This record gives sequence, C-alpha cells and structure tokens, in this order.
Amino acid sequence: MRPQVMGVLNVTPDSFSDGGAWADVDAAVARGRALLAEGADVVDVGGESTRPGAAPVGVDEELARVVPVIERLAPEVAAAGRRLSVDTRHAEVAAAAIAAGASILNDVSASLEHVAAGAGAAWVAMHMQGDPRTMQRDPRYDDVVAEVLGFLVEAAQRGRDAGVAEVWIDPGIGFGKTAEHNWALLGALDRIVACGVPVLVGTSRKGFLGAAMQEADGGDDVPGPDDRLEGSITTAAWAATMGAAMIRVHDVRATVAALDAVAPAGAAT
Ligand code: PMM
Repeated sequence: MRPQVMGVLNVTPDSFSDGGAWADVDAAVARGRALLAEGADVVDVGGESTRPGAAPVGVDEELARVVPVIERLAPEVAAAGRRLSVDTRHAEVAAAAIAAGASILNDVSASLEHVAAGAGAAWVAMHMQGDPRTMQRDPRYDDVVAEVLGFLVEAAQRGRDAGVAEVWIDPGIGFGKTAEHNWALLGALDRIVACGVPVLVGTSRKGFLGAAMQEADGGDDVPGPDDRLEGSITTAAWAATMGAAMIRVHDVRATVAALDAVAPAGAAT
C-alpha cells in the first residue's frame, strides 16, 4: 500500500506556489473536485498563506475563505470515501471548518490539540521554528533531527493527553529550516517514522527543491514553484520509501502515479 496523498487547496491570494488561482469559492470548489478526480485521499483547504514572509490574515477573512469551500465539498468528499482537512493556526477557523465537514485539523502551529479533541477530529502537529513572517531569517539548530523529533514526540503525547484519537506528526519541511535542515530531516525520516506516530510530509514545490534542481542542471535561474515537479515527485517517493503515511502535494495525479509505481519498494507496504 502506498501512503495517502493529501492534495493542496489554497484559497489564498498569496500562497507561494498557487496563490490567487483558486481565490473565489467556485474556482476553489472546482479545484477541490479536480484534486479528488486526480486521486487525492485528503483535500487540504487553507485560507492563510504560510509562505515565508507572508502577512497574517484576519480570522474573519480566513473563515470567509475556507468555510464555504468546505461546506460545498463535504458531501462529495464523504460520498467518495475521502476526507477534508483544514490548514489553519486559528482555533476559531479550525472549529468552524470541522463543523462544516473537515475531519482533519492540519495545525502548522501544533497548538490546537484541544480544538481537535473537542470536535472529534484528527490532529496533525507540524514542527515550525518561529512564525511564517520571520521563520526563514537564519534558522538555527544544534541538531535539527533530534530537536524536531523531540518536539514531535512531545506534541503527539500532548495530543493523546488532550484526547485526540488520531494524531499525526509532520517535520514541517521549509518552516524555519535551511535547505540543509530540510535534507537532514528527509534523510532521517525513518527515525521520525520509528516513533510510531503516522508521519505526514510536505515537500511539494518548496524552495529547497528549486535550489537543488538548479544546482543539478547548472542553469542560471532557480526553477519557479510550477517547475519543481521532478523534485517534488522524487522527494515524495523518497518519503514513501522511508515510511511516511501521508504526502502533501500540489500535483496529485503525477504523485499518485509515482507512488503507485514505487509502492512495492516502500516501507509503507
Ligand atoms: N506546507 C505548507 C502549508 N501547510 N501543512 C503541513 N502539515 N505540512 C507542510 O509541509 C505544509 C503545510 C506550505 O505549502 P503551501 O503554501 O504550498 O500550501
């Protein structure tokens, strides 16, 4: 069996890779349907960009972006036996999104376990150093793998203590991390998987892949987010082989095909 694939649906004017494309409700719902048709197991709806340097969004604005999209997608997602998640740092948005039909709280702040527990939702605890506005200004660790792993083990315990029945952990690739930190975490994913909590990983279209792809082909320009498919797919397949249970991606069809192709080699089989 391959890992589950979480398709990204950013209902934001400013996400780094697909900002603006799905900013109105009809377009976002259509994009959500397309992600399902491409084979997404989970559609992850986000209304606040967490790209480095992004300005925070008001809660009312975030609610207005995500709740109508979740409400409209919920019946068809349920009928297809798939799930909706909400990508938010705000308790009010999380609660409203779960009430509207999301069953996973994708919490990049790793602080909303009580909201997930109270609403009976799954909880993803992601590691981030700092906050999105400042996190890429010189992130530092003594031992990035040990520190992130320690944080995730502790977060998972907090989730269980709060009463969350389904806890996930995520090393937060690109969230307060240099390229070296990201590669170190990907290289040690099996250690994170070994702690026994299901692991979600998101590398899709991220900047460190652009840098690596530029280095590999010796070109003058860093490939933009839309031109990072090879890096995205390769790292998704790597994460699968290391035992990740869910991969968060923009390019669902290609990732599903790649993961199906490597599934026999994966630790998740
Ligand atoms: N990455 C982004 C947003 N949300 N959530 C989790 N759990 N893990 C991630 O790696 C992650 C996330 C940033 O990417 P985007 O702006 O393209 O959504």
